Amino acid sequence: MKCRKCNKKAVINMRQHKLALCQTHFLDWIPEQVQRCIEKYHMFSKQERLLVAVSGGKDSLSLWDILWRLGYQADGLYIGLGIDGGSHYSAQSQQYAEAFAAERGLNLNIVSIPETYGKTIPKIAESTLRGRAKPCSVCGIAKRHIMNRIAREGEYHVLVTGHNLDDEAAVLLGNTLNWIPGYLVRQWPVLEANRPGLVRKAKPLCRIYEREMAAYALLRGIEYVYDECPYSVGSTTLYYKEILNRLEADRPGAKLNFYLTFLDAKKKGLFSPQADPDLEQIHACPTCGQPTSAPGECVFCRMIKPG
Ligand code: Q46
Ligand code: ZN
Ligand code: ZN
Repeated sequence: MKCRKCNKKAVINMRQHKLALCQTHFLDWIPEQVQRCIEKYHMFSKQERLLVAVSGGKDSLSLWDILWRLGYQADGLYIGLGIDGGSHYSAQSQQYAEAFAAERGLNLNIVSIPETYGKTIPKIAESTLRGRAKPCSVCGIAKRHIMNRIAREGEYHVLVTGHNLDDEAAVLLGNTLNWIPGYLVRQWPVLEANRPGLVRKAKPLCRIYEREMAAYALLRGIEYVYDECPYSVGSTTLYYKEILNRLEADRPGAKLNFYLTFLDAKKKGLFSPQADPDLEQIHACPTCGQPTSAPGECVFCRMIKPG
């Protein structure tokens, strides 16, 4: 397989784009795609100050790297959850985030939940959920709260997260299987700060496959924590990702198409009566009197016409 741009040996083949690229061109292509996404959804400008939520994983660190390469003013935020799980998950991921920032001379804000609030995430979950469920709901609330607080206190214009296409498509699948209107209405690459005290949020990786982000991190030599959070094992999100990957294997581009056609349908007003442009044009067919949206005679009458 050869690079589409220079004919050198390709390091990645992206079947959904019918595009194979060499290392150099792939490492240029990713930031170009991210820049396009930032502009397309009016996420932020180079004059604005960004706060990137970094977990120490491949997506958030790569995103920070890309924004830095593109010349954005991006600081990082690492939230220590106090999760050990046998792999020292929190301690390890913090080390990767700190090393990344130090190597590039970037500014990393660190908030340790146990140090600031006196309890680790599993401990908070134990007392609020009484050990009934995984700590993820508690963790999500805490992370959202702290991200918004630090963004406000530091006077950042935008909070940026490393959600990739696989994340967004999995969330969309979950919200669709359960028809959760509130979430479906809100899911978008950028969320405006439309309530007092809320900071604008953006997801510049939302059109990039997880597999490509892993390749980017590897080829850029970014060191990140390989272990997932121990509580993510067996999560529904992972299950949905697996299903989408099976679809993708048979039909390259299925995942991207699922997400992008959703965004497109929303832009056209999905969830509102205007969503169906055909609806307004419905009239009685002059020949048979049945309702039709075809201009003039209905499709059936035209089809059945002699000759
Ligand atoms: S929510 Fe749950 Fe994650 Fe928090 S407890 Fe771990 S798996 S880190 S994205
Ligand atoms: Zn090339
Ligand atoms: Zn509060």
